[in-house]
Amino acid sequence: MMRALLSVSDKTGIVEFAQALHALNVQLLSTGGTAKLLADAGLPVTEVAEVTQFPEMLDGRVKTLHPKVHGGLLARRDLPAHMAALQEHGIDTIDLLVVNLYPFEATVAKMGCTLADAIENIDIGGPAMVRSAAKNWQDVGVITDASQYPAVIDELQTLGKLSNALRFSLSVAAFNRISQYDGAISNYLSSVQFEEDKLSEDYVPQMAVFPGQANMYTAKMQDLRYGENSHQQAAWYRDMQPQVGSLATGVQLQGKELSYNNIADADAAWECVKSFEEPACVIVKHANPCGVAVGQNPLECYTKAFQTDPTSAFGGIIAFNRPVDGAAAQAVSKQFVEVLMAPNFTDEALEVFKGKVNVRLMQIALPNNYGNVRNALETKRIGSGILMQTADNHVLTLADLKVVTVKQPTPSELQDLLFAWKVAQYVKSNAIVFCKNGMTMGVGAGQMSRLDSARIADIKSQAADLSLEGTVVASDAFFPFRDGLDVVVNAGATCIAQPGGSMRDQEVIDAANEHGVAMVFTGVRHFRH
Ligand code: 93A
Repeated sequence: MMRALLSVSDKTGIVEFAQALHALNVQLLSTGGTAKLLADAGLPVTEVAEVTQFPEMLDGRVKTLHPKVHGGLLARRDLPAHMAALQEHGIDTIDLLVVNLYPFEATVAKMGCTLADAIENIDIGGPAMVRSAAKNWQDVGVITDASQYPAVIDELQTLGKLSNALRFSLSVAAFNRISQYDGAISNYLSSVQFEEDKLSEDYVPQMAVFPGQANMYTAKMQDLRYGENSHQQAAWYRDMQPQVGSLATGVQLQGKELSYNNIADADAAWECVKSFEEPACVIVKHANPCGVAVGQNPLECYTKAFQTDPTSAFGGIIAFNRPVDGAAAQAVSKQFVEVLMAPNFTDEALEVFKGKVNVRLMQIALPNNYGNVRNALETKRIGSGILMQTADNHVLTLADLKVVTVKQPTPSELQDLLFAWKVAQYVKSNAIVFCKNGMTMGVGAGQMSRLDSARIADIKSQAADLSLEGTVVASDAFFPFRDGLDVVVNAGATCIAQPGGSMRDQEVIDAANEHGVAMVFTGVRHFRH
């Protein structure tokens, strides 16, 4: 006869489940509250206290922590010595365990949860039994969630027992649940701002998440010397399973320890550069690309990218999507560079930087699938909460473009438009990006008005001695008025890409026609904050 131990806090569906077990001739053991419920439903049930010959004690803190329970769960049925030990000590096997834990997560999620209430909701005996049963999965089925009841009843009815596959998957689910549960406890306790002088039964602690302790992400990469500024604490965490090609998978080959800002900027540069299939170079300052170019080889890419804005490139973060060779390394080494990233470095390149011990070299494998593969989920911490979204990994193709002007873009303008659009995707809004021949010619970033971003892009190109004549422009969102368009066309642009969708689209299209330039609508927007 099979024996099942049922001990659940969330009693949803437990009576029906127990009735089904009873109908299958399964003997029912249970703890106080659960046992009462089953007995009230008319089911024959044996209290665990009767089995252990120990009353539940310490307000229920000790109910099932007993060899009669754990022996029955842990004994290997295939080992005669185990079975003999059970017999010697009068222990019966337990074949099915049904446990869901004290509602710790729900308790601490309540506003004004006291420390005492949180602590009392840390289940000890439940997880212990779950671990025993899950470890002994070959002989014991373990249910940790009501959603698993139907599959178990189904197999018991059809097979008369549980299959290996089901017992194994229940064991995996059980350990996942325990890990989640312990993670929640660790998160909560790590965040408590402990104040000894306030301790009492109704003490409600202040909660804070310290970067060095937060268990929000699964693995800490390293504590950082400080955050964005020296008075801020910081640490770097990564996902349990970082994606191939993500910054977290990189290896630092040389140089000083990465700082918080280095990492943030390196990520911006890397995400941008790996979105290009052709050889590319991206130079980032303060999270914005200040020079991006594609070309035949790393040297050409870098030379073009640097020309966009040599002033800003000083102290920049530079990323390549091709191995850095000696020639590119020589060129880069002439400027002050904080971090240099690439999928690889040739021996000549490494030689160039050997003397420059401060330059941080990062080697990161590219993802297998080139193109726009960005981290699946983006999070942003806001006041006592987190915003989450999927990454902006939209890829624009020529087929998406809708020409809205009399003037048609030339083939080379179309090529540059796609390039400019990709760059704009990685520039903080409002973004205005002038490009020509696979090179950024002026980048206006992060302004509160699109008009100012347009003006700044123009000013910066002049400062770099570049001519904007015959350039294309990407605008990450629509022009709300014609003034922004007037600025970029007067600066020299002959072809503009923008999402469209403004109330005043017609005003802007009319302006483009008036200027005799080409304009395309992309239908997608790329805000980036
Ligand atoms: O207080 S405990 O940590 N100590 C125990 O020995 C124990 N045994 C079962 N919590 C324990 N449980 C938990 O009690 C179970 O995980 C379940 O959540 C709950 C069921 O109690 P009742 O049947 O009395 O409602």
